[in-house]
Amino acid sequence: MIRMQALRPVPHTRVTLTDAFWAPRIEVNRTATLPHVRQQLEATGRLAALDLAWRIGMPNKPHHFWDSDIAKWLEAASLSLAAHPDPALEADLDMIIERYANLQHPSGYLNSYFLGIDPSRRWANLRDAHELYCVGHLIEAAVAHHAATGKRTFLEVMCRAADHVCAEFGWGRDQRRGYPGHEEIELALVKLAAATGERRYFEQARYFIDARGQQPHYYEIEARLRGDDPRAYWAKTYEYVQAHVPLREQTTVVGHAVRAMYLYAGATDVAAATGDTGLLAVLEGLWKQLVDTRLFVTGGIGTSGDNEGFTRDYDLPDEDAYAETCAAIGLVFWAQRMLATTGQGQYADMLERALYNGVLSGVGLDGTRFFYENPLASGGQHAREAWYSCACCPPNIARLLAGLPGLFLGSSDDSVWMHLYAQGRASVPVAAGVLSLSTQSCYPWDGAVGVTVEAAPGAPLALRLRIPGWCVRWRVRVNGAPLESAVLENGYLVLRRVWRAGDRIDLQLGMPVRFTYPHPRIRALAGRVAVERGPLVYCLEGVDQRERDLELLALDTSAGPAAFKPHHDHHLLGGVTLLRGPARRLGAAGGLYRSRPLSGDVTDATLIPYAVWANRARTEMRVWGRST
Ligand code: FUB
Ligand code: ZN
Repeated sequence: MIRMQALRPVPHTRVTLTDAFWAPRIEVNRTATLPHVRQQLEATGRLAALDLAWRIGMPNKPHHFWDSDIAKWLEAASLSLAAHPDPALEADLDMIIERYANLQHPSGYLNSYFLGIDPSRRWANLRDAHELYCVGHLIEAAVAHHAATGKRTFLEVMCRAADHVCAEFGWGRDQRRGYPGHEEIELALVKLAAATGERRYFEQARYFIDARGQQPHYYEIEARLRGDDPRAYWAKTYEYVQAHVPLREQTTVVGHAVRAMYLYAGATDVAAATGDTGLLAVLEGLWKQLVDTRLFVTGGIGTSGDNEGFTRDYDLPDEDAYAETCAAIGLVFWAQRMLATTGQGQYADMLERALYNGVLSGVGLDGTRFFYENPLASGGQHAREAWYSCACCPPNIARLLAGLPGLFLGSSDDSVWMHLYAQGRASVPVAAGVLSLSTQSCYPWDGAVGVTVEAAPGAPLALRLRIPGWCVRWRVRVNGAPLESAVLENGYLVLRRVWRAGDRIDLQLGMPVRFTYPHPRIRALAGRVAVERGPLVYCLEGVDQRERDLELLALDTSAGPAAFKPHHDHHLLGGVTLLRGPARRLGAAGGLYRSRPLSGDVTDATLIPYAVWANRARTEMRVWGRST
């Protein structure tokens, strides 16, 4: 049964994290990642491309989706600016925005590659050319810039670009039935509609969702217009771009994983805003199929590098996993919207899993080294890099971290929702006024969360505290008194009363170590076990083990997960809780095939959170350990 529930995210400017886990990451993002990405945009010629100065023979030939890299940085910088004023950064943004304003064609068309390098092929290949994707990212950046500064410069540029898109593509007689090969603009147009109050942008998002995959197939029409044979499509199938059939007929998550996530996120926005329960049911079905058969335990998605995406059910290897950082970020965006639409904790559970594991692994602790692929095992061949020629991931994680506090809370008319936990403060607008809270917690290292009401509106209000799906035992006290009969609704503990300043809630989320076993159909993981605690997936890294060959290390699971003891090390990897437990060192001597099962000498193993692997020496890594 579907229930459309309008749950508004609380903006990141209303939430301040002061914890030891996220606050340092956000600060590193601001002080190291933002300047680093900015410098790469300059050094690689991306910013110079805005001035249309590239000529044959020069280095750094522009690329058709370079604007998206700049846009994600502009969005990240704007989100950061909103929380942390910085006049030099603001002036830098103004300068780049002015270059975009100068670049824009009088028609509103905006793409630095096609304006500078290939003007005759504008809008000629929506399937591959990413123009709508780039406009989408620039729209998101403009909305964030407007919210941060109140300036309309960028917003007006992007309204002109969006108006041009609205005029070109649609159901009208004079319009083309096109839609993006790389989805993104759908969710961006929904944001633009909210920022400007202009319904037509929302209708355009709805058009893009509905037109996708319809017959006659637009990508065949445009291929013929280009003089190409539509059957010669390099990706071979429109599943790659989720355009094999209309979205409402899709039941399986297919193709390029980032594109899929952005499409589903935009479609969720459209379904929620229109009360379209049919579309939401399709999205719920896709969600279920994803989490039941195509999700890595880290919240990463997309098995293969060939299509940067999905392959078959249960095809979830460890070392060969592609799991692009952007895909896990896309899952966070989709989960955020499914959560806001349905109010169901399962979506927050997945958001948390992706965020603390498959997303966060994408950036090193220093904020300047990144992973594009996030495998779940490595023989030591994987290392973080400062940049990529296809550089989608670094600025994407920068914008996610810059706006991260905006994922923590939600509000509906009579409720404040706590989705994620961290020490900090928030002021949450509700119908009756504003609820101000402070939170005391060492999450994710410890499951104790204290919430103090700093100011309350004086009307009855429900505080909804998420009980994570991984948490089996929990306790809650309100003003010191245990609550015996608390209501648990869709994964949220509902505490309803007239709150007063000084009220205190103590939530204790049991956070024991747990073993996780793979589905028997995941062939690559037969006989393996993963170790988790709270929201964190742990891994073995060679550098921490007495003997470093992880092939020969088996976790001894016979005494249960409680034998793996947490130990907080303040000095290691920025301060992490390690797990130490029993293991066996398997004998390598002997023949290739043996008459007795493997056995080994007693040893121990140390596990670190997966998110912080590859921050020391290049070394082996395993999420899925052998088990005895
Ligand atoms: O195609 C644009 C971006 O580059 C995608 O989102 C990533 O997967 C990478 O292909
Ligand atoms: Zn990426």
